[in-house]
Amino acid sequence: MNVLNRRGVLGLGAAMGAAAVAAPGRAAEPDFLWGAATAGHQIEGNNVNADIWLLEQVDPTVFAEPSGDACDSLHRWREDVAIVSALGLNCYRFSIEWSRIEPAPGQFSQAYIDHYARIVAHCRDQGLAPIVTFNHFTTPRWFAADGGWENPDSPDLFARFCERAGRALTDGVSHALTFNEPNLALGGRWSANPLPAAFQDRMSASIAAAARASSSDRFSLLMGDRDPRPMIPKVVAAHRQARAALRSLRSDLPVGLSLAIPDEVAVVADSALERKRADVYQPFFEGVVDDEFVGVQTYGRDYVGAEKSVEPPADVPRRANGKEWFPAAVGNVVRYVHQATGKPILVTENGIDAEDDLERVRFIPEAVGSVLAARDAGVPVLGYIHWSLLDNFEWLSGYGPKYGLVAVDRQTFRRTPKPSAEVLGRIARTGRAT
Ligand code: IFM
Repeated sequence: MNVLNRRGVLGLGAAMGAAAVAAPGRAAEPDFLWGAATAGHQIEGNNVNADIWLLEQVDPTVFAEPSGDACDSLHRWREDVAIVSALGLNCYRFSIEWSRIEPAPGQFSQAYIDHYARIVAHCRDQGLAPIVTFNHFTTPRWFAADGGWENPDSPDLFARFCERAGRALTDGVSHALTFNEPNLALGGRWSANPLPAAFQDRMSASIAAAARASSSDRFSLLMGDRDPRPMIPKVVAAHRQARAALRSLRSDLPVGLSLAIPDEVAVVADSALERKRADVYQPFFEGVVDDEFVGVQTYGRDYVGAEKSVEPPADVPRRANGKEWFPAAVGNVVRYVHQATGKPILVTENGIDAEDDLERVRFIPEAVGSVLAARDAGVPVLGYIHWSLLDNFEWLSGYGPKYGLVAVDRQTFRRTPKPSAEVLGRIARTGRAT
């Protein structure tokens, strides 16, 4: 889901159950990663130094509601880890919040670095491989106020943050993701449903209000109101520099990034599909040439016409909310990205926003089945991580959409696993989708 403008390496392809191999002094990694994912801003609560927090607060805002306490995971992270472990999964993907770790330029919070290091260590204690995302959309307010990814210094600033945080984390981390879906804003430009002009105006007014509140004349974010294309080379450079910084700390750390990629279908002979791919993925495919893996995040299909994406055919199977029902999309994307990059693939997100969990109960086995079929056909697939562990703050849409395997009471923050969580846990324990 777009934030603003709409929305193994270890044991590569190994058979399930084969012995895990550990580097000396390091935890053994699972042969196939089965996990659930979260992101700091969406679950922690009160992420007050982040650019998105500010955009939720200003008037006008394009957010349905502010993130507030979110799922209070800043304090309840042990419960979250315990649930992942109790379900029988073997990895937990979460993100660290740059704006907590570096609340002012060059000032690092050892307390927050230690906080995230404790989560990594606790995952290991619970038998989980920690997969850490260093940037899941949010940046510090000061970074956005300084021009965000338009600032020529942005790659250095991001790499410096990764290096400082990485010092305490990299030893225990299983896989590191520098960025989450940095291609999303590019993808939005091809959408079948461009944002209405009134919405875009409101977004620009909101960003102008955030700039005033920050005494900045260049407040900027990747998924804001500007053309993202000039920012992409800096984001790709930031990825490369961050990877180098993390590798300088631990040379054998698997580093990648995750991309938002639907299963794309050309609907006319002269489809713009390849032009779209060149625009939305190619800059990142070039940026990951020296990565250990690519993270794939798939939420359905995209039909590409002669100029841009178009609506699905009228006769496709539909979900209760009218969206297409096609859980196997993720398997097709796994095959495409491996074919395009030659890299091992980790499914870092896949899921549905479903009020009725029975939809998710049906979705998971089909989606996982498509991934395992790709693996059995020879694609080196490192694992399947479901989005999301918790019902959480879904950016512009607030707390409306329900992507979670686990429901969260908005008053008490009590966590209640749904039947779909059991389904994923059973699949993880058996290694079979059926
Ligand atoms: O909630 C988001 C997540 O932050 C990034 N990928 C898509 C999810 C669902 O929209």
